[in-house]
Amino acid sequence: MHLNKIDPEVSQALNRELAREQEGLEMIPSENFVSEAVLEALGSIGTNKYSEGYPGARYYGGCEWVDVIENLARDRAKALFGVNHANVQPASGCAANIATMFALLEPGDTLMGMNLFFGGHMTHGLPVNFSGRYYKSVQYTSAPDGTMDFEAMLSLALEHKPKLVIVGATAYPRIIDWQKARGVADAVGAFLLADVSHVAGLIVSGDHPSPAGIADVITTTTHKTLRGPRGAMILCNGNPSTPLKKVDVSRENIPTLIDRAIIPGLQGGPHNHQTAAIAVALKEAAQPDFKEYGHQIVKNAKALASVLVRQGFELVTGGTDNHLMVVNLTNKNVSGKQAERALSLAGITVNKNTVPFEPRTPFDPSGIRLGTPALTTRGMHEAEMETIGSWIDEAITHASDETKLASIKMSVKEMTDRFPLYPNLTY
Ligand code: DSN
Repeated sequence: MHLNKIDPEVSQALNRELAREQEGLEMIPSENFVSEAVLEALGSIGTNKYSEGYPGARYYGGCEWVDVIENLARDRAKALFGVNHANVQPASGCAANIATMFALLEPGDTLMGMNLFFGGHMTHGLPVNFSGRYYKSVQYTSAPDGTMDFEAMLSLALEHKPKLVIVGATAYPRIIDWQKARGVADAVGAFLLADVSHVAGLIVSGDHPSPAGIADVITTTTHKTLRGPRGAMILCNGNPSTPLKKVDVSRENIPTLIDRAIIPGLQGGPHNHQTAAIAVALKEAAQPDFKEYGHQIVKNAKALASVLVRQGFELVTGGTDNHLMVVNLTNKNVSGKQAERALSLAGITVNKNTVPFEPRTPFDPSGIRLGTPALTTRGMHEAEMETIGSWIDEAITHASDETKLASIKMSVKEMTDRFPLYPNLTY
């Protein structure tokens, strides 16, 4: 134990964060709890090493062991997702998406993606994001019921002829039909990028269809349903990568184009401690019990959704097929921001979120987004979802009653004590 002696302030903040994670109900659907093995790899001496380049083609000496680590991560990613090339170096999902654009587009080319406020992502062409400033961005929205509207996407694509179509979401509770997405891209000869960051773990468990073999490029973060460290991967098929050579932009050359976009295009030295932790998480995700984990995430989400619907909550699209739900609180006379605060005081962490055709602002929207990946990691099942659903109802109904919220928080702590998290950890 060194940290608390060297830096008691950081140590104390980490211990408080640990207690927050242990004692509360973590329901932000993009968050999860990694295993102690992943934590160990992430906190390893991999952080000490520079290794620009790729295994066998580095710009620095002394890379023999980080080559082993990166090859393990790449091979496990390829096997798990059924592709022949994996780049495991993107520092985050944003970097993975930006690298894909840098690989396939020229500045000023047209791309098409789902508007953030309908459940897409900043890097899918939001005007204030790099993707919307350096490319001509066409943004599609959902249908009035909140579901993906492939016919409208097709019309927009035919009108604007994007070179890249991005399909994937951060706040979409339904299954994505990759064949329909492919149809839209093919109608205009575009590349298709499937951003599966939210559902990657459900793809591994078979609870969401995979875009492998359908999309040209798949990007994913590694820390959401996949339950790895913060990080990302770019997955694709094509000719073996020749990262030291310049190649033409074509489907066959995508592996090389992606590798060259990451380095020398956008990033420097890979985060080898992060790569090691990704390798460990991918090994864990390949175990049979990970399939059970994915199935239970969805069962829990469906159970929670039905409790909320029973209590009069309005769910975008009416329910969920995956790990998350978006709740429109308009009929509850509470804003997303007020609900986020009330739930937080009750020990339940969610995030405020826009709903399709949002009448309010993104800083104080009409909804909240919540999900079950982290609760499922703790071992919770449908019975707990029933109780949690009723606490959510109580907290939102009594959003300004701090005594009531404090009493829910005590019940939350009693529940979380029964599902220990990192029992031996301290900083
Ligand atoms: N921040 C992520 C999420 O919460 O879904 C998206 O980048």
